[in-house]
Amino acid sequence: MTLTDAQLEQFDRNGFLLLRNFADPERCDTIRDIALAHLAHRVPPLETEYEYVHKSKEERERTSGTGVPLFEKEVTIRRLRQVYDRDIVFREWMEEEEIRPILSQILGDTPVLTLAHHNSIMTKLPHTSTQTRWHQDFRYWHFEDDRLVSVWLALDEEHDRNGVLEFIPGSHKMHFETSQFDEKEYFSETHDANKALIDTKVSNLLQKGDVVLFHCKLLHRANKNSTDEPKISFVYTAKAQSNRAILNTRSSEFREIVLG
Ligand SMILES: O=C(O)CCC(=O)C(=O)O
Repeated sequence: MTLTDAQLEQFDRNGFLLLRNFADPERCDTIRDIALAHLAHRVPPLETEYEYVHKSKEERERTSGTGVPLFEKEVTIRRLRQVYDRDIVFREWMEEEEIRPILSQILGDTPVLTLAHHNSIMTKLPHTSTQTRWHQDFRYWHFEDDRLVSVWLALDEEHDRNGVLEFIPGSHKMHFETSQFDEKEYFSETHDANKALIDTKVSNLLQKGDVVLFHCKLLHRANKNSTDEPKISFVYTAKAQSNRAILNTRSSEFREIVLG
């Protein structure tokens, strides 16, 4: 499967692209079931809500696993990390043949999985998970250039009440001043210059099997989950083969998988 010129142009202009019904519902159910089992048994490596919310920019860049002991029953898990090595079902989704030509088109090169960053099951647990504020993933990553795209798979319905992703179209191409971000590199919602831009945000209701591709510099955020059901999604990132991770940074700490 390949993208049409119109779809490619849409990704280039907006910084994201929605592919409806891309994954089989049965496959989504299998991924979800395994993810729920790993969550129930707290299979490491994990990131907790506490870490997700309280990490400084430096910690986000440098640390890779959970440093918080998971003794307390109430600990809210925010993501299952390093899913590529957790289960063949997860790995097969990340190595899916059908999406490779699409990633090649977007990246203009052979796609390569980077296991350092998005390589996760993202969970939004009812009520206890918080919102995610506006940010660009690239601000926490270290590569020679910005040819990186994330692949988000909805495993169930995603909407504004359970924390569907929201995007600011075109923000991946905009230049921002450092002062427009706070000390944790979140895009400030109180900065005057940001407010009008934030008003242009969009989001799409997602159904099981829908895939959203989004650029590593695209501003995005998500609500907390105000429903009674967990929202579980899969996200991984592919980079252009010629876009190298900067040595001695977290981005170069994990291996890469060429999707030839
Ligand atoms: O699910 C969320 O709250 C946000 C996820 C996100 O920002 C990301 O995957 O980069």
